[in-house]
Amino acid sequence: MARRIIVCDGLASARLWSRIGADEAEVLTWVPRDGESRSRPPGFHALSRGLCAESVAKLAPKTGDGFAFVSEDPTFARAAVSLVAREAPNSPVLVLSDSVTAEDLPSHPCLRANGLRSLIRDDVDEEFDHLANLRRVVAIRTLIEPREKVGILLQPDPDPDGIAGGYALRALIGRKSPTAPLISFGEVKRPENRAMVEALGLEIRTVTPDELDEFDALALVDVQPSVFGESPPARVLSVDVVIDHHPERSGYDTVIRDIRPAYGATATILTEYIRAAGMELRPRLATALTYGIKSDTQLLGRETSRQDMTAFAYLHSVHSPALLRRIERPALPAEALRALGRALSRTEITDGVHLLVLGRVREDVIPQVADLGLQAEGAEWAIAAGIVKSDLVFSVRNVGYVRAAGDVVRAVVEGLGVGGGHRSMAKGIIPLKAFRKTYGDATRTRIQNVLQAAFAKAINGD
Ligand SMILES: [Mn+2]
Repeated sequence: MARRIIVCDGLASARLWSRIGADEAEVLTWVPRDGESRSRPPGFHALSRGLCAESVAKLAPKTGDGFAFVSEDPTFARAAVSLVAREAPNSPVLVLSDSVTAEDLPSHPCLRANGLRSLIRDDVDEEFDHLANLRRVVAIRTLIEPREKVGILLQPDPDPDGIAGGYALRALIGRKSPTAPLISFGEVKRPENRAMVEALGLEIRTVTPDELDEFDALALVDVQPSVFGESPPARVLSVDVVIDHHPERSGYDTVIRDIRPAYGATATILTEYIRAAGMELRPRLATALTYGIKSDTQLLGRETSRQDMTAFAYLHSVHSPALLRRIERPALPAEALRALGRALSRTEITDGVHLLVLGRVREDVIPQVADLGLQAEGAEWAIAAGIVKSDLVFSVRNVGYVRAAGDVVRAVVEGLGVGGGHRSMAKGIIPLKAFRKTYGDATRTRIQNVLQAAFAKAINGD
């Protein structure tokens, strides 16, 4: 087994090392400083001649063995690196010192340097972060415990981050839906989000402001009261808990407020709560939180904080890939596949644009077809369009290094309908009435021609 040869400079560092607890594979040595030679740090043997070729020869480093030097004296650290480079040129070197950096040391092909104190500090700081989160959890639990019925209020048309956050808060306070329902002033509208609610087996109740009277406590997740219009219902201006990552707003009272605008998702805050509280994380909840973070940070893209990445990694080992797939890729009905088959039979990629017109179709099929369309060879843009009720709805995807999809869709729908989105995904809706008024009958061929021309124009930026 490869050995770690630890060389501590002086008694203090040797004692600190023995307190950390030495690994089985570690050979513990130390170099006494003046007046320290009578001390015997437990488990250590002294290099009585100090740092010299003889001491290294005695240690007989073999291939794979590495050295670690623990010292706050730059002269010692530099001498140690030079010595190993000369006497055991194949051994890697770790310098644990808060007083030198790798640049201050002689060059060595296999060297790392880090401060022992800063390593411990980082862990201590992290523990204090967990403790601050635990303090929030305890405060929330203490506040909510005596209340019979708690409303977990999400924004109208709740999004995955809010849904996951609300679900997590309910688990944290140890409640189920009868005494802590997820509520909202507006139903979940987006088909992707409905697919999430269904796959997770959740229920989100739409309530009127008057119905808030039945709750003994209100907890707002991923939202603050000022979002509920110009003059929000009085009941939501004085609440119990607000957990959010949107910019801090004023004009309301809450007993507990945890607002972290630097975070990419509220689901990240709740993940930190769960972790700090040492709560068992179930795959279903981990999957919901994973999807919440993914969706609010656009797949850990821009506006993702270090905390979002850490939370995502923490959730990743527990989440259910199968359940996540079901949320992200809802099942396609046979009818939609036939519509897709007809559209694919006429596939053409013109100037990098792949347009698939589906005809009348279930709304959640459209974004999935757009994803598929982008896989076509030569496609930089994929557009899937279909008729849903009395609207022409289309989803747009691109490869990311071209013009922002949101901008392109806004240009396409200008004066006709609504649309928007992000860098690489966007959605547009044009009422058929408006389409007909401008272009005539909404036949498949006409939709194809109109969209092809409109996108070509918008993508090229005029
Ligand atoms: Mn959010």
